[in-house]
Amino acid sequence: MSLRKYWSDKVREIIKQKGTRLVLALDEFPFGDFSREECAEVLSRLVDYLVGIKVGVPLMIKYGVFGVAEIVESLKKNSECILIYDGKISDIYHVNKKIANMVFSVGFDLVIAHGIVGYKGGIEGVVEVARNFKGGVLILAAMSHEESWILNRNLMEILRRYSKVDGVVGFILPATKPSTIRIAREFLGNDFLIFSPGAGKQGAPYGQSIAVGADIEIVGRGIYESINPMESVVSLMEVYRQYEGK
Ligand code: BMP
Repeated sequence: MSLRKYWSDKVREIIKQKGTRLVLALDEFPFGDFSREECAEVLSRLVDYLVGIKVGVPLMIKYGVFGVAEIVESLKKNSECILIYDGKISDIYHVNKKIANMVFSVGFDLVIAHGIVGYKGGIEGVVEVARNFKGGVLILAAMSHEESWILNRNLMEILRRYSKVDGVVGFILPATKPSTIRIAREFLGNDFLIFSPGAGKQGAPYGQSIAVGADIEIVGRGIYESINPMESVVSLMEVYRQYEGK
């Protein structure tokens, strides 16, 4: 079975089982007014309502790769949950290999790499390591912020190039620019995963990315800055319920 099929089946199975489309972007820990212990406890309850957790550079700088692994690995014990490292990996081949080796070896399932860097001599390093670990690579193909057109005008080229690579299991596309998701889904068909950040604090309505073809919505501040993260996560399930079976 290809890695693409393995990971898309797995993610879609968790979506079905848990009835949600949510990946938490954990860019802050501890968060809100909670202590570290309280946060860990909140997360251990939230995880039943999440498809996965995405951890990026802010936490890696704060805790290092082993510290982060400890925080997220303990969550996997409670509930099946995809762990994503969002380093937006974007270096040359041999450096990318080192980064990917470190994060896959502490238990991450998927890693995010910057599509604009190019495959040969660049992201190839991430993909080779992913294949060794039976992990997957998500390619950042367009971004959500104001001046992202500098990257986003390369969308088709990025989709064309990386959709031919085994080990690439999906793409990151912005909820704030839903046309990029529509275009990508039409081009890619159903075999690839689409993860979409930008709902909530960045202005896109919750659920919109799913309506236009994404599998997963990535939400950070809308959850971890909320007074009651559990309530926020449960209320988002209501939003996603209307897309069941889609
Ligand atoms: P928030 O919901 O707090 O806006 O967080 C969005 C998350 O998605 C952040 O972790 C950010 O790094 C990520 N993200 C994004 O916002 N836009 C992109 O184009 C790509 C991202 O990975």
